[in-house]
Amino acid sequence: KAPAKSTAKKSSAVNKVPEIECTSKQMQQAIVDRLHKGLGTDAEKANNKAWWNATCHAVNEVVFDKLTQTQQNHSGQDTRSVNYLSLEFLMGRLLSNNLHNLQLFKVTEEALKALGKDLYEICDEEPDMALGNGGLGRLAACFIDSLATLGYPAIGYGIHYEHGLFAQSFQDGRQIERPDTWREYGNPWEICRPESIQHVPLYGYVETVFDEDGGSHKVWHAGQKLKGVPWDVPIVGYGAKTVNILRLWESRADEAFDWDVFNAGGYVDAQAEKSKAETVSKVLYPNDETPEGKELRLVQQYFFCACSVKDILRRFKRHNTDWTKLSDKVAIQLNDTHPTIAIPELMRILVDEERLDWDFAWSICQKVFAYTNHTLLPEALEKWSVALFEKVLPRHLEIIYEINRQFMEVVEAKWPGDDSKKAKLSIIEEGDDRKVCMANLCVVTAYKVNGVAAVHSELVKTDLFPEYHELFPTKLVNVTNGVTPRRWLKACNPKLAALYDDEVGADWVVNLDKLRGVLPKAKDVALQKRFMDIKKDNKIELAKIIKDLTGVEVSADAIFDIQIKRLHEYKRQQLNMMHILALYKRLLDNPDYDMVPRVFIFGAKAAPGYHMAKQIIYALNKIADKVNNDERVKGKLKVVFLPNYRVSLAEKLFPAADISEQISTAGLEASGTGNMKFAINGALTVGTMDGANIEMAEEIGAEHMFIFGLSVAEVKELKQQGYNPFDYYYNNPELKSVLDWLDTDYFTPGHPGALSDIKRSLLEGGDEYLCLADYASYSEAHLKIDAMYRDQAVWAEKAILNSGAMGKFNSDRSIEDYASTIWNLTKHPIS
Ligand code: 73E
Repeated sequence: KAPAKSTAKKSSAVNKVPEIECTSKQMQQAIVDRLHKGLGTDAEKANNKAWWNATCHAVNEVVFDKLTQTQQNHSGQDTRSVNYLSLEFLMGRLLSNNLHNLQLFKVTEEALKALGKDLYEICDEEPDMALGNGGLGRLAACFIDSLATLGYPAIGYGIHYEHGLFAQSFQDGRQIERPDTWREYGNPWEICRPESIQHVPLYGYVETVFDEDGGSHKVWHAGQKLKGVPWDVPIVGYGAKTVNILRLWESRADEAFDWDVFNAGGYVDAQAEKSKAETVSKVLYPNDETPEGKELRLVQQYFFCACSVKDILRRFKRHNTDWTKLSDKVAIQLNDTHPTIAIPELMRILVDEERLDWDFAWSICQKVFAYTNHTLLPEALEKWSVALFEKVLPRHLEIIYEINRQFMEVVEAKWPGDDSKKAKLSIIEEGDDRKVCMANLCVVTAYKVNGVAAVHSELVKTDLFPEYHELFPTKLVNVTNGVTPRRWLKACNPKLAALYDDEVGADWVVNLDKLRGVLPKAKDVALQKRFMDIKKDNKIELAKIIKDLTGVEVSADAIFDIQIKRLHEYKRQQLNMMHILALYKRLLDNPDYDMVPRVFIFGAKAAPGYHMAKQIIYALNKIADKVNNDERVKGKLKVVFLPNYRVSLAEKLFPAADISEQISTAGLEASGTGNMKFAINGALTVGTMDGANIEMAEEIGAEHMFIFGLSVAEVKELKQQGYNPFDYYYNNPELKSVLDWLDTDYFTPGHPGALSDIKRSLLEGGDEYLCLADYASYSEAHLKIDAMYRDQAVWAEKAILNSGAMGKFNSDRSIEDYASTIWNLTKHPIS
């Protein structure tokens, strides 16, 4: 049943939202008009891509109007705003979401139907805007949705990558990367703003200029200049009371630069210089949690921070001349350490260009910046070589040295004579190759530092930054992640959304706690039936997609057991793999082995240079080949690895999952957000006590999840005692036989040993992520899953209890937490 307008009207929250007046006829007219006047085609000739384009442009007529109203409102009132700086915004597709947020989805669906078109098919034409790697980038996308929905003045700043995250395909089971081409034929959602271009210096040297009054100041003579061209993507809040912007910077060569002097070589060399400038925003670095210390990456970071800081100051100066007011008007949130260079950049502008006194400038910076930490993995903490810094950003290095010098005095005052404390806390890491530690610079400067789930934020205090915590006892805080229910329930699972409209009222969309209304009814047979029928429908849809993408036939009666996330050893796809091999072995050893048919589904990209991650993909593909073509398993076991996992594919997977795999080594997944999307859509979690799984267990009740494995404390203890994976290998015959299987050529005929390095890393390699230690407990959890699924009433009850308890994990709640504890922001929706 479609969400009836009358239901929506019942709720006060939705009631306040003025509905945009638009009939199906008007929408038809607008779309056909765009086909004619915008694209020079007509309804007969147009292909689906053209229909998509025309529909987007028709929607933009409403969006741009609301955008102007919002900008005038914010600018007119000179509101305090948050500036969310992120190297990644994993937006996915925008049409379906914009339509839902404008409450024009139904009308557009009808309009297109009258024109002989299916809106869902049209939405599928849109290329994903994949300007991010994974959770961190998708979080930024959910956050800007929530900021707009809640009516907060906010702007997202990022890079307008020409190529987002690579497209993945498989060749003989191995990952192949191809460039992503999301903008090949233009992007209807973005507006170029040449009037707001910025100029960015790089390289060169620093001169000390002596002033007449006896003082001095620094002048940075750049060796190169880039031009930053802003592209604005409107971000429509639910109900369209606010349309904020995401401003993405594209790099170009700067004509203002003195090309005659710089390029004595002439026209051709000048063109080559131009291409060099344009490489800066060419491509997203594909490394999740493993930053690469490449010069181009540092240039990217500085380029977008410099453009953004200048843009922020330009807006500030429109209404203000008093620098003490900057921290009243501006909060800058650093999404991980990637935009840290914004800190010395703001210092540089205030001290060198605005000629403010150092202490005054520093006091401003300390009130403007806040920093979010997303990971404890040591390899993910960014450190830049001092030599590289000196070459690319000589003035910034000087500024960092001065910040550090003054900070070392603070450390000396707290711990007199303690050089080890100084070494630990210094922004500069000493050694043969001296490094700038970006996280330290962030913690020293920021007025708040937050982790992304309760357990993670505690570990930030106790393990990552204990001395900083002692020094600044109120600085480190927690804001648990969340996901937007607009995309991750309303748009991606329309049937379950309609059920919730009926059961709890349509305003769950802006108040996810309302889902609790179904908890008392979890045993209700009629509700269970409707819930499970929807799940079945979604599984049938997914089965078609699986067939399309891989050729593998799967039954919607099987348990759909899904692990989708970046491929990383700490996320332990290899543990899932070991258990699949064990099931396969049980089925081969005993053809009557009694198990509920199970489909294991994977989606994951590996960083192109991450060998072990690529090996795990290869192994899973090879295992899938064998298992899926082995008649002896009688269809009880299937394995599929879907190629090119991305946001738009995720939207088809979460609604169809029975089991959500959240199996990281405890203490290593800072939060996770896929865990939340699965549970909202009624999947049961098999997971460790890690990241946000812990808070999910608090909300849902651990007894309604399949919790297994070592806790954070137990992991620490085992590592302290000295962990030996061979103890587990020799004591568990099934585990041993599974690992030994990898040494044969069973899965890679003619190539024995092709999978041996996975086994090696789990044994001789020391099994850093404790897969063997957690294996038995994981395998047991899966037996419980099998047993429970046989009782569909119990399963349905649990699924409802999971979904209904997910109110907390809504990104609106995260944003309200940021707004009150960190940003001190006030709402300014269009009245
Ligand atoms: O646990 C996730 C978390 O849910 C964490 O691994 C991820 O951020 C998510 C959102 O908070 C994350 N990504 C990165 N670090 N943590 C990262 C690091 C370097 C480059 C790209 C991404």
